[in-house]
Amino acid sequence: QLANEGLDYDVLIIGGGLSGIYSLLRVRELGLRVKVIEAGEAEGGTWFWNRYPGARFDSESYSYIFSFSQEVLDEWNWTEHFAPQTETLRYIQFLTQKFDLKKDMQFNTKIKSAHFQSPGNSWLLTDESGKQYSSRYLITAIGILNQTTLPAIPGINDYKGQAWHTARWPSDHSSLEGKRVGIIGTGATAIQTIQEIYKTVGSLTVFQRTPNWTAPLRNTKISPAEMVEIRAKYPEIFRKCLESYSCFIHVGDTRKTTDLSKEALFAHWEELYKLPGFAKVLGVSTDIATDREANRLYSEFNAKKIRERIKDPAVAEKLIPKNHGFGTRRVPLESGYYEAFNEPHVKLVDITGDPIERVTEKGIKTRDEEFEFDVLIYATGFDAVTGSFNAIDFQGTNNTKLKDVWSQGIQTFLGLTVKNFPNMFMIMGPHQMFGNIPRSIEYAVNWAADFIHYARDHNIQFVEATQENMDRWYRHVDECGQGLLANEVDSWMTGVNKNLAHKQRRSLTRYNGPAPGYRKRCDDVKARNYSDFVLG
Ligand code: NA7
Repeated sequence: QLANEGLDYDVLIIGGGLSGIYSLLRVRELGLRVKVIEAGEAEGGTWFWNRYPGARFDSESYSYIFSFSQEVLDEWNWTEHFAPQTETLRYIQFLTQKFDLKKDMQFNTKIKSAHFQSPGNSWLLTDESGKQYSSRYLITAIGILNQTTLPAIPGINDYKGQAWHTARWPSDHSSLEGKRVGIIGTGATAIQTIQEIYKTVGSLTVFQRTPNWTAPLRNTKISPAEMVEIRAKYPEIFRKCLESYSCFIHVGDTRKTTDLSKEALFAHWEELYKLPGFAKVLGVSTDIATDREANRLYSEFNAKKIRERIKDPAVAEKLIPKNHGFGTRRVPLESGYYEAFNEPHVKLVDITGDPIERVTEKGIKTRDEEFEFDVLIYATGFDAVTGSFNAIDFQGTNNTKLKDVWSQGIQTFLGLTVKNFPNMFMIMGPHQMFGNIPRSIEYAVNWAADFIHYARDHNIQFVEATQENMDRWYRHVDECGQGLLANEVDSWMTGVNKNLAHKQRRSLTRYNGPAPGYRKRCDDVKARNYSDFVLG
């Protein structure tokens, strides 16, 4: 036990997704009093909210599973190589049941503010109803993509038909049958949605501002016999993930792209294209991420594949990204996305040529055309990473607001802590390794739990990052990103959201270096007994 008399809990955790439930497990193992507070009506986080048709992994199911429990690995069976949202949510529910987590979880509770109390060295959280909760430590497990953004287009409230954001999909999935549907966006979410809903809707109109590179997922079922083989390989799978740059099982090719002739390259890439999953994104030569000519060649290969799959050459050209190279934005994987545009009832509207002027009562008006819809779907993404933090009034020592600290650029130490916000650990905070998320969550939660464990054993009540270490971390994150073509492109990963006034310019949002290097740095801090921190 901590010497936390007078406090409701030793540790409060905001968020009941994968980060929150694993944090709960680890903190509970320390014998501490802990509570998860979750806004949704049930556990699952990202996988609770994103129920749009077609939502699924594009990393291998068995590389996504938590590795901490042999029992879970023995008992849980995946039925598809790339599990749909329904199966992932079932997996999360399986975890909460197995470890009886719900007794320490409170749902339907939105935290409005989190204020550090000094003196007292504790956190005081207030929910929307005004109820308060206090603890020594605070773990933020609030995700990186949950604050939905709608397009900054006039007239959104004028629309009289049904409309929703993909991350707020209504429970009645059958409701699109035969309907005239419009969808704005062609990011990862839109691609998964479009390739699924076009099969049943009456008509589908896709409003595209920026085409995205995407490549085949090639999902298949997992038979019970195959699941036995996968289970035997778990140690190897986790080892591969830990050794790789971004925690996936695919390992980058270290050969220089331009050492091979174009014919040899294209023949090699044809073989990769046939493979499932991110093989054709992460298994290619790593210089595609940094070398302009390598990237140009691989983009040319992928453009050729798109042209092969689209019947109308004019539509194919619209679907081929011209202003960013392959892999410089998140490459979602698709299953029949391009073929959807070969159907007569699916229309692609390139809004760079014919901009949307407004949403009307009946649908959308572009400069040249007016569209009527029964349903309008906003696949327009999120106020990523910092949006989750800005939705809560985080106040640290000396009344410092986190929003203000980050207003001119994100500052953290290890992506896990921030000066002036003592006793607070961020799971999947900015400047932290993301990659294959559960692998990164497991590491970050273990690191935070180990720190709390150490503090308890050494009677430490106060842990705080220093400005010097935050500055050093910023420089390190910046250096990791040098030379990456992805950092020359607007995307949520470079901090841009054109619908938000404060996110018009690129900023350093995520950790760009290799995951093993990230973990080594965090391990070193632990090995120094956290002496990089102010401990009190
Ligand atoms: P993304 O990747 O941010 O995509 C949002 C899409 O919506 C993208 O195509 C945007 O075009 C488009 N968008 C946003 N606002 C507008 C307006 N005003 N007009 C037209 N088009 C617009 O979000 P997702 O949900 O698809 O994916 C997020 C992550 O979730 C993904 O990376 C996966 O890791 C899981 P733009 O590109 O800005 O021109």
